[in-house]
Amino acid sequence: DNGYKLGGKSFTVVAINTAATAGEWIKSKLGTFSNLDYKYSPHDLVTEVDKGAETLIRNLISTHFPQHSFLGEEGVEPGPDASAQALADLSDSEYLWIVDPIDGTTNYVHGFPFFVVSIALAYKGEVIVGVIYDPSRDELFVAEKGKGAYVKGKRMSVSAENKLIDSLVGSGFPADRNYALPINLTGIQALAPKVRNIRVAGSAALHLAYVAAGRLSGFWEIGLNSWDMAAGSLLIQEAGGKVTDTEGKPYSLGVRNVMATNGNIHQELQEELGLCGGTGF
Ligand code: 2AM
Ligand code: CA
Ligand code: CA
Ligand code: CA
Repeated sequence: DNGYKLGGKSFTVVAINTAATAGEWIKSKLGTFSNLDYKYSPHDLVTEVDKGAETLIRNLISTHFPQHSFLGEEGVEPGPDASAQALADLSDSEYLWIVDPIDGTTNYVHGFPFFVVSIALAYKGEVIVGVIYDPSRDELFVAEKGKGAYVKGKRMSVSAENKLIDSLVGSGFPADRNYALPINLTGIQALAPKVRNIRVAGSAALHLAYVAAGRLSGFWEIGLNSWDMAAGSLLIQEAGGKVTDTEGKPYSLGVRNVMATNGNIHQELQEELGLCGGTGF
């Protein structure tokens, strides 16, 4: 327990309360926001709710842990490599909160109810707490390093499929239309006949939570940022799954092309992505 507390305050409790508070606020604003901006392309949207939720989260966390560092999607310069420079600048931080205030902004804008709050805490570069909250279904996913992963208080474990053909996998249509999208489409085209089916719900973090919960056998996507994956990566590891990049290197905060599975189908998924050129370059 002491590993996850500072001055008697539990990191996990703060992460949970913050995610729940922000998620309820986001839900209350559904359909009410007025400003829709493009960040660096018409596929890359941001609303005042993304920014407001990030400010709310940042303030709540800094009230409890003013000495901790903070990396949030809306606090850095937009672009396809948005998190890389920010991570480099923050590499000295002992405790670093990594936050996506709304993962699934396009869904949020359209009222398609697949968007989440993702909050992770890394200690010296390793994620030790991960929380994902889905306000549409009131599902809170939480993991602490070494202590398992839970959804609504119930222990999660990854699914048991051990062949791709028996697997339901998730992926994405990345907002970066120049680099990430074509590679990811190559993978989707190659994988579609080899798996039971593919789901693309538009929230990488939600897909990762679903891999941890055993609702998806695996997930991959090219060109993600640290805040999309940090919380989900711990959920999956603590639920008995495996998270690497698409070439099989172990997960770290700098990973952009992620592959996350129940473990059993990891090798087969990696081979298929490699064969079609869907791993990136
Ligand atoms: P977001 O909703 O937080 O922006 C969908 O494929 C996934 O891609 C979502 O998790 C979405 O997160 C993310 N995404 C959106 N814009 C992106 C961008 N410009 N670069 C990388 N990922 C992006
Ligand atoms: Ca975004
Ligand atoms: Ca995101
Ligand atoms: Ca976001």
